[in-house]
Amino acid sequence: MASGLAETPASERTRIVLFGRRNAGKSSLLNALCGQPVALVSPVPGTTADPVRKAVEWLPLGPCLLVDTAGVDDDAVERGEAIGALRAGRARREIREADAAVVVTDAATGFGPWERALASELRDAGTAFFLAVNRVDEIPAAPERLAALAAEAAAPVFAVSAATGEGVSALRDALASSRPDEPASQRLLADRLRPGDLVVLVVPIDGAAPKGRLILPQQLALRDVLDAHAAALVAQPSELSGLFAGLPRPPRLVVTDSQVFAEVRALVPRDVPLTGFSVLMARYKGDWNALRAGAAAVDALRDGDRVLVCEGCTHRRQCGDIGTVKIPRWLAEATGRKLVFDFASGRDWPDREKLRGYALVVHCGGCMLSRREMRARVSDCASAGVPVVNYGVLIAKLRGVDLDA
Ligand SMILES: Nc1nc2c(ncn2[C@@H]2O[C@H](COP(=O)(O)OP(=O)(O)OP(=O)(O)O)[C@@H](O)[C@H]2O)c(=O)[nH]1
Ligand code: SF4
Ligand SMILES: [Mg+2]
Repeated sequence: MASGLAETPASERTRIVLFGRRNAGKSSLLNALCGQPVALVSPVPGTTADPVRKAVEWLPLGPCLLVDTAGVDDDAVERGEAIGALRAGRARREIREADAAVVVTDAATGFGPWERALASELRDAGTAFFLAVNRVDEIPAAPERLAALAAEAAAPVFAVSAATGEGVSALRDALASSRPDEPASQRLLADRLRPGDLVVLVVPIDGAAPKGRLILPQQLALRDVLDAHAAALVAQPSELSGLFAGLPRPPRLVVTDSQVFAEVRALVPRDVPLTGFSVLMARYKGDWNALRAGAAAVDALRDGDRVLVCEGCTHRRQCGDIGTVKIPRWLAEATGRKLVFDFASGRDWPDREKLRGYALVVHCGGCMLSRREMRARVSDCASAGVPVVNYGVLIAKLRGVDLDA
């Protein structure tokens, strides 16, 4: 989904994902929930292959992302075909990112083995779900049947018809009033500021900067400064020299692009805390301690060790060549080791078995990833016993800069 300056980015939206067997009516229900024909519907099982996403604003929940997925019971999986495994695997990957879920079934199918497996995966991921018993225009669901299904699923049940719209607004209201388990108190920056504070944001405009706009962590930081009723001064590194002496009061904080940590540290008065956009991002996504601990692993790297450099999106221009060129060069220079680098981007994230082959994972700030996905990635690394660090924390370590998280 494209996210312009006027829209809440997908990574900041509450993600509500529809799961179920093929032909359960997931796509029809997504269309009914958002009142638009967004997803393709057909009587042919397996119509939806890749997840379909639709941004909506539902009050009181706020900005949401509805996600329709492929059927988890892909018959191509049963026939041993790789494409089926891929389709169902993609649907299951959405579980990692779901803040809330709807398991779609009908009164005849009920809460069968596929639905039980989904519910168990959702519970393991800590994701609350609703059971939507669809097709009630065709297959009536008596109150006793619904009560039995609610007990089996241990989840709220809604009888709906995606075809006629019956029960759909009740389901929408329940979803919009739900409070998915999100650390809403965690802010990028606002929780560290008081009204009247001054913050200096250092934003280099170089060849890697996108044309005509700021990148997401910079936009989010500015918005947080405004939310906190503080004031921001935005400058390139070349404008910093002499700037601090002329300020009416010392800034509460300086936030810089990680790539210029060392030169900015030299210009910022020692008693003014300095941090990086990607450090704030790590803290915001709730994995600061793990990422900081991961930086120490750099000292233990040996010749021949494999390092995975991973970017959360494929918008290479946003982070330039930092992951593919600069990080490998800086790591090789700092450690003096002959390291082997692999690269991954977007949703291309290895499973735990593959992760075990790495001595270190270096992840970008993950601004385009949801908090859930970023936390799941850090947790995958912990389960695989692989240290993980992010760009900003790694660069600070390599430059010997003390960070104020
Ligand atoms: N009568 C009736 N038909 C429905 C209802 N919901 C969906 N259908 C029909 O069921 C068929 C499958 O619907 P889809 O929405 O494509 O189902 P899906 O779960 O997305 O299926 P896949 O993408 O193949 O996994 C279509 O022919 C729909 O028109 C409903 O509430 N009532
Ligand atoms: S590569 Fe990472 S930090 Fe850079 S824009 Fe993409 S998600 Fe954000
Ligand atoms: Mg579908």
